Amino acid sequence: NINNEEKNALANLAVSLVKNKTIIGLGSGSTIGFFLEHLAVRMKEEKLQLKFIASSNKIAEQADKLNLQLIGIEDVPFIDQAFDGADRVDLNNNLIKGGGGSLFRERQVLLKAEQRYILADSSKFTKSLLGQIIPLEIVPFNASFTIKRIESLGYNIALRKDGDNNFITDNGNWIADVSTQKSVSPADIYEQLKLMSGVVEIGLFLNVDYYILQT
Ligand code: DER
Repeated sequence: NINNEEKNALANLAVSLVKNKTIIGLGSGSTIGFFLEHLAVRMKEEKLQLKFIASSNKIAEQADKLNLQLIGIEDVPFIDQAFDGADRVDLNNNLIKGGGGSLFRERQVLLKAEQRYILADSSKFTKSLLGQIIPLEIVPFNASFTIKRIESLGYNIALRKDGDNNFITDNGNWIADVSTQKSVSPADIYEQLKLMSGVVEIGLFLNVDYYILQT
């Protein structure tokens, strides 16, 4: 479908930017899945030497299947290039991420990278992040009370399900999706929710210098 065509085109553009003999950080999501498939082809053709750091077990498994060399994020002082996706991108290049539930490790990979590329198909772009749903990663211990405290700030919040169970992140935490008011800015939402005990990560990536790759 058109969306996959865009994602493939983005993936091919990103693959052309990969430098040889470097360490590549991988976000999670289907766009990065396409990126990995196309990069594996280029690696074979050009005998590229690359090492990979994965932001989720899911993308690690895909890299494994492609016989790519995975290393641990602690094995290196920095990552050369990180490639990731997003759920929303606004006019100031602020992002909402977390649709796939890998937002904590995705941010860690992006933080450690010298160059950060966000692959965003046209369906992701929006004028403003106001009023959007924002994923949180919360610790299961006392989570119902964490949720109550967030609701008392005026937010609607729902635990993300995986079938009948709660979705569990690679870090063993839960994801809660928060509906936000148009009247509250992403910066204020970030401030309010990121500081709450029990909240590990928020899917708002603000004022981070990325290269936004778009078709
Ligand atoms: O979870 C995330 O932030 C991912 O980057 C993701 O939501 C983007 O997913 P997609 O590449 O499958 O659209």
